[in-house]
Amino acid sequence: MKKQGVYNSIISPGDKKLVLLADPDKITPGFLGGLGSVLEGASVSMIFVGGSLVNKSVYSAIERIKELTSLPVVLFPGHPMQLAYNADAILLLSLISGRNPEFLIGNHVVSAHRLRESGLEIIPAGYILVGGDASTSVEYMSNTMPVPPGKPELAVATAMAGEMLGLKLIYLEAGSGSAGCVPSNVISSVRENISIPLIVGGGIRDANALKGVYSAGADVAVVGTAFEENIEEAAQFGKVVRMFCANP
Ligand code: 1GP
Repeated sequence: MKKQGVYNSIISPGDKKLVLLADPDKITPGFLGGLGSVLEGASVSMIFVGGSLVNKSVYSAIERIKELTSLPVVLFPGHPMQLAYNADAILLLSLISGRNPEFLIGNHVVSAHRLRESGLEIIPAGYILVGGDASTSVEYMSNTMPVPPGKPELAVATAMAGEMLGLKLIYLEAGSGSAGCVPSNVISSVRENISIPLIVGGGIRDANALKGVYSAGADVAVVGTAFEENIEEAAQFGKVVRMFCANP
């Protein structure tokens, strides 16, 4: 039987979810120490692990995270080398905003046998980069052009095509460390035109930004940099998540 626990928890109706993105290259003892005390208060419901370029072991990073928390750990891989069997699930990302065949299907073919062998829950995801901040890594590493932020209709058509292809969620990405989030009119336009869950990440630095992303229609928000750089602010995220909960 197919595993679906993580996906089912993403689609629980009415609630907004907060995901912490942990970059294995940045998992230091200090970072983990701070994180242990903030995960519950910030209402984090799962942890994504990965990045555009990861030099350290993803497997070891997951081991360390699992010593700290029983939250589900989901691979968010920038490359097939980031596949680690000790995660609970994987976002099988297809970079549908780009026209680089490796990120659309090539890497998936390379990984297919190992993915099946891994026993991981596999969540097919349409990954859409929304541009604006050329200083983030994802555009460079994927060798793709993002959707222009002032063209919501392009993001909408891309997301609709992803849903019609059978992808199980859409992920709008501004890029880690981006100066701003995905614009709210892009989020709301996509939300209105798809029926699968919508994840939004990149540039969510404070509680106000998180509120904006949820109000625009994101079901799940992903935050990395704020947890690395400003743990006190990140602790405030929980108030926003609970504000949007059907059953706080
Ligand atoms: C996940 O790229 C994001 O989608 C994480 O972005 O590091 O800017 O929070 P930040």
